[in-house]
Order: sequence, then structure tokens, then C-alpha cells
Amino acid sequence: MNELTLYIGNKNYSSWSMRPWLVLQHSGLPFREIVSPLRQPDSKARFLALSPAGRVPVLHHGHVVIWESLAICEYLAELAPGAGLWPSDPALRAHARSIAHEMHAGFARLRENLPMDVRSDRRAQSRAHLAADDITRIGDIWRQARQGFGRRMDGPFLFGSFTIADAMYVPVVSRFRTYGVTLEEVGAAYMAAILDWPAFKAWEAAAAAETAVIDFDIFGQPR
Ligand SMILES: N[C@@H](CCC(=O)N[C@@H](CS)C(=O)NCC(=O)O)C(=O)O
Repeated sequence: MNELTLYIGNKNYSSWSMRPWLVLQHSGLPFREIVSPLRQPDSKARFLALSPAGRVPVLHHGHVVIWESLAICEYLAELAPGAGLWPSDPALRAHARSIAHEMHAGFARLRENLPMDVRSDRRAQSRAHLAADDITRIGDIWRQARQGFGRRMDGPFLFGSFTIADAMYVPVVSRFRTYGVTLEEVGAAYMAAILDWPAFKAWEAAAAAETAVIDFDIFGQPR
């Protein structure tokens, strides 16, 4: 099999990069990751050489190039059908896809006002009140996934075991920690489980080891 290479942005800041990286970690597929730093004078040229969209993440697999985080996750689900990257039940799978797409396409106020900054504590400068509706909706999404289907849960993730839906929301858990967003019992337990998950901790440690600092007040783009 051709090597899978995932090009990603700075781990401290690039929430879109984190999502397929978590899926790759969970899939068991061997892969190489290459960090291509954001917000450098040559970033755009580097990204355009890697992806027609000129952004990261982008996955290279032989001659195949896949961009857009959720499209990469879907490709990985096809490559690793035994990894359980979507729920096996069709109704649950449709629900998981709905909330994954809702994250991918929405929550602009959350992304604008609570940009990911994994290693920081920004509770004192939190702008969470500007994203209150998004935060309420995300709490509802997590609670319904955890409780809403009258089934036995076999793990701490949204549908029991890890799926792509979790990958889409893990950066939100990190943001809620950074900006001091607290949730009721079910949401709080989900956040605690994610923050303690070895794959998240591995990303967090790598983010903490990075030295680049991006001032996201001039970042100028929702992440
Ligand atoms: N919709 C894209 C968003 C990708 C994206 O905005 N990536 C950011 C980094 S998190 C980026 O490459 N920014 C650099 C730029 O736009 O020049 C996805 O889901 O992959």
C-alpha cells in the first residue's frame, strides 16, 4: 500500500488538522505526518504546492490527494473498514454524520471567538458569551448522542466507541477548556473523557512543545 502522508498546521492552533490526525491515530493505519507551519511568509505557497485548496490538512496517498478534513476522514473510513470509524447501525451512522457535518459547516461564532489554542488558559479573556448559542447547541448534541438513543454505551465517546463524530468535536472540547466553558453533567463527563484520552494527550503534548505563537486577534479567519 502506498504511504499515507498527512500534512498539518501547527498543532497548537490547527483544529482542522487535528481531526483527521485523531482518526488516523485511531485507525491503526501507518502514516507519516508533516507539520507545515501556518502564518509564515511562505505558508500559502507551501500549501498550494500540497493542495489545490491551498490549506491544511491535506492527505497524500500515492497519486491521490484529499483535502477538506471531513473528506479525509471519510477516505480513512473506507481504507480501514474494520476500525469502526462510523457507528455500524445505519440510523446512528446517519446521526453521527449529521453532527459531524454540522460541525464542519457551522458554529462560525464559536470558531471566530474561541479559536483553538491548546496549550493556553484564556479563561480571563474568554469571549464565550459571543458564542452562547453555538455552545448551547453543542451541549445538546453531546447530550443527545450520549443519552438519546436508549442503547447501552460501551465507552466514553459520543456513540460509545470512538467515531469520526468525536474527531470533529475534540477541538471544541479543547476550546471549552481554554476559554472556561462549563457544561452540565453529561457534557462535563464527555469533556473529561476526551481530555484524558491518550490520542488527545499526545496531540496536546506536541502542541505544548511548539514554540510558534500566532496572535489570533490578527489571525483574521475562523478556525
Ligand atoms: N474546510 C477546511 C478548512 C481548512 C483550513 O481552514 N485550514 C487552515 C488551518 S486550520 C489553513 O490552512 N489556513 C491557512 C490559509 O488559509 O492560508 C477543512 O475542513 O479542512
